[in-house]
Amino acid sequence: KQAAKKTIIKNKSAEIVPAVACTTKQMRQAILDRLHKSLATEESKANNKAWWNATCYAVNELLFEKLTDTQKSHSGHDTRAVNYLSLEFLMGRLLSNNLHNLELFNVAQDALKGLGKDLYEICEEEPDMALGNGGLGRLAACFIDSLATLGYPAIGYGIHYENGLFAQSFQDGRQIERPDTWREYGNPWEICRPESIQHVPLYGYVETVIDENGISHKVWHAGQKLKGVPWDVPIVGYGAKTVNILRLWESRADEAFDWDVFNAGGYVDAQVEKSKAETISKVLYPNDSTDEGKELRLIQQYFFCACSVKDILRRFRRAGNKWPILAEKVAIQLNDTHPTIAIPELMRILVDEERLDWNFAWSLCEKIFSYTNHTLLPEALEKWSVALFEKVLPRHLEIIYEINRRFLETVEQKWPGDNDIKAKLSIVEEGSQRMVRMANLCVVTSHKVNGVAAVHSELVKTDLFPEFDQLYPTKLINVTNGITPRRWLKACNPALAALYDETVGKDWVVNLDKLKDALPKATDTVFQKRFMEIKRDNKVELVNIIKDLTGIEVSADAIFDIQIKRLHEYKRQQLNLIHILTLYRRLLDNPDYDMVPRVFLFGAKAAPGYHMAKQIIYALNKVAEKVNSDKRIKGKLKVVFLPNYRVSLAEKMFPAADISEQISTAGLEASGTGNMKFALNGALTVGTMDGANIEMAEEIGAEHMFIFGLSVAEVKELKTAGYNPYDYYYNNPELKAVLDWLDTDFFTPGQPGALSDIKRSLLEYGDEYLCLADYESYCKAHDAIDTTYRNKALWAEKAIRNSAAMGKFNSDRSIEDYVENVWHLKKYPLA
Ligand code: 475
Repeated sequence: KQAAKKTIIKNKSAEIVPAVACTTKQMRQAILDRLHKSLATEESKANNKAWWNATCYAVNELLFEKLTDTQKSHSGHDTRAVNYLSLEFLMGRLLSNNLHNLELFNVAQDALKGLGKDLYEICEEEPDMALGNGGLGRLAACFIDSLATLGYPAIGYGIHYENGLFAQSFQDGRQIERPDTWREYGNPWEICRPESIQHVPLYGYVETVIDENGISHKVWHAGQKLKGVPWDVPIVGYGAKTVNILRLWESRADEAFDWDVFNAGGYVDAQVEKSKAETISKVLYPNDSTDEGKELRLIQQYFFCACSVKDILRRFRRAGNKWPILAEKVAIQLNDTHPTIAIPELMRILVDEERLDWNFAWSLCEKIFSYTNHTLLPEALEKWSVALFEKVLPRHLEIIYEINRRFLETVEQKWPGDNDIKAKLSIVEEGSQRMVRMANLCVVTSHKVNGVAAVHSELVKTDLFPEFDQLYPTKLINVTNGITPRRWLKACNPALAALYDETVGKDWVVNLDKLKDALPKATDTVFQKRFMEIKRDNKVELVNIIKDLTGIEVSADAIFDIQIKRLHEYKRQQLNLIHILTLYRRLLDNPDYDMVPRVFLFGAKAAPGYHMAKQIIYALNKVAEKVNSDKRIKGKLKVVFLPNYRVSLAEKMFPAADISEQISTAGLEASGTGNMKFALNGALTVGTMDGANIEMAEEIGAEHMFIFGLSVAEVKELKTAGYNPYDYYYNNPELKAVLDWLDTDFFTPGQPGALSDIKRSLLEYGDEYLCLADYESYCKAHDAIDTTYRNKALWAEKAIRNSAAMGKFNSDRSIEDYVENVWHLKKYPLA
């Protein structure tokens, strides 16, 4: 496969002191040993999958030793650790990354070469570990990489989904979803730990019991029990001074609990119970922006939180510690509100089972928990009906009521007699359906609540939780997101990484600010040439991938303009679409229309139940078909929607991009992290003043980006004044023409109106995301892109400036911010 081939970087292993001692010869032998002794095959019979497995096992041999050493050191020092609770960890592939972090990539490459194999091709065999939807899950993956790299004791806790995010394909332009069977035939990176199984109760009823001293307490009698089986994935820090773990819980039936059913002759019934229990960790919910509200989702949340909290307490007790120092040893970070149920679960264990005083238990919880908010979209804010809670987690509901009762007393003290404020802040929402508001429970409990970029954190204070900010003036803070430079530069763009090694030294991998040292070279013609040659090589690689995946031929001389992220109306892929239609129309009107050839690339999954998102995919595919086969436009315009966008595909797209599309309606993209990956790899951003784009502009200089559209303040003004999309439609003939085009059957022959939904959403339904308001300014930004690209030296300078200015967006910096302001951890790297 040509597409898999990368420029082979000269083996510089002579100058590197690898993190783990292993020569090429030893690596080669280890791979062969695993092929023979673990996989029971031989060189002549082994396919690439077998070679991949053998290589992973060989890497594990080196890794496991470091893992054991890290665990010994952490328990020996009885370290304080952060427990990162997340329903999603979007890990992607691990082989290439683990080799880079062990500093053995070149060694493995040479070893395999000696065996007649290409490491890049072998890496392609690995299925992505797609246990996440998008930004939130990928952030968790970058964070655990950084925690290990920095030497902090940390555990990621999540769910061992049997099926990760669905695999996407297109049928006549429409998205088809298929299950993702990433571990159908086993996975070499995970270690099952039956010795650490946990048991989780569900349903049932609560009894008040009076003990021998006449004191009453609550006992929860479960109606069902689940068994949580932990699978550990080692997380290697760069340089291998720490190997932490990601612990993922798989649900099984609790045989001990179902014993009675068996004994009663219920052999078949017991089997049915078993498969019910196994459904809990069967599948990742594919929504990245709406609250699901399903019973199974609540049970997933409780299941993994209960397992994780018990696991945390088991480790605490094993060290011989006593409750008063719990908060000195344990920090728990809630990745959005999805793991909020860990709060009442910890209270339940401390109060009901350990019989601690409520106030004391509460003071521990306040110190232990902190919460990250990732979105302001109202439809994403989790609420659970009181009725559902009562059925599934009856004791937790009582505990939440008690937390709320005490909290409302504090509110009464601050705002005496103000019932409106009480209704607004209450953890329980009154109404025809009473609901538990998970975000309110998080804010009330946590000692710190953070947003993920400066503007977002400000909006969390002013728009989402203004009263909470008055009540707890130091609680709401900002921690700007970041990305790991190991995966998103060193591993995915080896040629650019090597250029930086040579230019600023190898230290940039852990100290991304070092890239700034390359800034003086931004105007150096020799450096510009090398930088842009690398970009071109990466584009050629992507050209081959596009051909392989879609059959479409594109030219590496065109501007590669890329939008890759989940499909959502607030991210405005439809704005990109109407701009593409604008260019197409200009070309049809005037075949000599002077533009630099442009390839518009998309990658995005739509939530299976999100109609409009799926329509936008359909429209983009239909427009692509028409544009790509239209000889009249002489190949000046191409549109490609790559199927099944995922981490491993992203790793090939970021390095090949000229333009990064970051075009959300201002105020709605909390941060974005793809924006950082593009810039780091030398793409220029066309973007709104939203999320982390704003901080990127501060670092890069807004003049080196293509900023357009309404600001957060202007969006608010326009909405208050009353926004009318027809004003723009009637005042801009080009806009009117492209929208009207969607009503014809030009793109869907014989099916007029097949794309009309999109037009309707932008006009009749009110254009909630202000696409039409930003259209003109967006088109102008694209005209500026065209003009700038013609000046090769200027473009190269800007590309270099973008890349070299990304130091702030290293996820190591984000983690240090959390450590300083939230977690207060110490480093314990191995010697
Ligand atoms: C933001 N996912 C990005 C990124 O902070 C930001 C919601 C509900 C259920 C399941 N998943 C979700 C998100 O809310 C999400 O991914 N948010 C994203 O978090 C990391 O960079 O702007 O949209």
